[in-house]
Amino acid sequence: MDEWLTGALDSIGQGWAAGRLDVAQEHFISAGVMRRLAAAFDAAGNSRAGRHVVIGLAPGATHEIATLAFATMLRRRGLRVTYLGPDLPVTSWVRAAGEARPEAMVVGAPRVADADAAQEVVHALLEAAPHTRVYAGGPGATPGRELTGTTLAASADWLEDALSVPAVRDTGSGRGSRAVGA
Ligand code: B12
Repeated sequence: MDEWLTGALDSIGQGWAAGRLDVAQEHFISAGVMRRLAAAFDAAGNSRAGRHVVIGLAPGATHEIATLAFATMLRRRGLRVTYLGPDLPVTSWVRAAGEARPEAMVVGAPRVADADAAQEVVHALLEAAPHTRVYAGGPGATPGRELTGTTLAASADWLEDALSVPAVRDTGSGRGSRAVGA
């Protein structure tokens, strides 16, 4: 993902935007990537003993390749990962937090346009689930909650390390739950 696929998909997006690639060609390629990624996610296995991370995308966000790749990287690091997929309503995030009581939740915000929706999810989770650490990833990530790392792999390393340290109780004020800059 980090070494060539992200760059290749960026070129495909530029080709689509410039009219060199038809929508059918762009969809054909992204559908193929999604199939391979989903297979890798399933093949990575799911640790029963590992720290539980629930991950999905903000309401309205459908560019899920980076978030699913990140979820796969977390599984490969031995974490227990539940992937909720794209376009998840705020109420469903809150319900998932209450029922699964995971160690952490990661809200994918792949575009700047997803920032408001991601922030709404983050704030709702901080309010409703103080037992859970809340992070956001992507260009629309909520300030103070961003996953660090210049690559997906570096962000996965960072989260793995963060979860190996006991949680500081979150007050809902934006401080306490460890996140980059927080
Ligand atoms: C594949 C793709 C699609 C697929 C998505 C399939 C899927 N299941 O995900 C489909 C065909 C559905 C699609 C739809 C659309 N797309 Co599109 N799409 C792309 C494309 C070609 C690749 C995106 C991708 O997956 N890249 C690979 C990943 C790994 O990279 P990334 O998303 O950039 O993420 C990196 C970081 O942002 C970060 N990151 C992002 N998310 C997260 C999450 C976490 C947790 C973490 C840690 C990090 C992280 O890590 C990654 C690695 O550095 C891009 C081109 C591009 N420049 O990326 C356009 C692009 C994103 N799409 C675009 C557009 C306009 C659209 C549509 C509006 C088109 C339309 N008119 O219908 C719709 C929007 C649908 C919607 N409601 O959101 C524009 C967005 C412009 C903008 N600035 O907002 C782009 C940039 C194309 C372009 N050049 O204009 N798209």
